[in-house]
Amino acid sequence: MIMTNKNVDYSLYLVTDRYDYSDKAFLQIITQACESGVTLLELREKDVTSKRYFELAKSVKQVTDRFDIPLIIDDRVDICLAVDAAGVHVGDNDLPVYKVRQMIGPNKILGVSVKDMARAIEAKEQGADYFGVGAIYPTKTKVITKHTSIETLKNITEQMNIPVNAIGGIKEDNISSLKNTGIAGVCMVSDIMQAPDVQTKVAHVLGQVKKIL
Ligand code: 3NM
Repeated sequence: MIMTNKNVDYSLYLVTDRYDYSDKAFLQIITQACESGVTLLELREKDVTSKRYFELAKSVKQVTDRFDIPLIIDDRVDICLAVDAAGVHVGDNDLPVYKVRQMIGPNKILGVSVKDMARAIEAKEQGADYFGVGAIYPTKTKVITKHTSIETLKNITEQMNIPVNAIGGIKEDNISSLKNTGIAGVCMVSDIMQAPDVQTKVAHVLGQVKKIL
């Protein structure tokens, strides 16, 4: 388990997708995931109004607070601040990292999507706390990304003194391929959010994660 100066346990980082779930079913999945051992949760919403994002973030935060799990908000600094989430995660098409750091202050967690070393260096200089590096494997989750090799992942963990999480197509049955990459954790969407039995899935995933960290 790698802890940063902000005391974050990245080992099992769940990124949400609501698919066609009702809000009730969505919150139930999140609750089950939190009680089964997810260590960090990112609410990731696209194409919703600010009002809806805010309401969802408030509901999700009630759950994560109950389990003392930090809540990260994807992309939206305003929503992060509005619900006093633990942090925000940004990608290439979001606000610049230095600007987000200015807006959220020194204490909130700032995650950045990284696909190569140049971006890693830039993001760290501008105030990132951790990287999400990927997509390591093909993904069916709606996202603009490109493949990032395990070799690049390893180079980034070796050269940058910052927690690095692998993302993109990470599933229970391929986590073992990330052994010896130096990652702080794995970020997963579909394998958990679409699991028929979320509690069992998280338990199995955690078992795999513990073998490689
Ligand atoms: N970001 P799944 S890949 C949200 O490469 C996200 O930065 C990525 O979903 C990146 O676990 C991705 O279902 C989706 O493959 C990951």
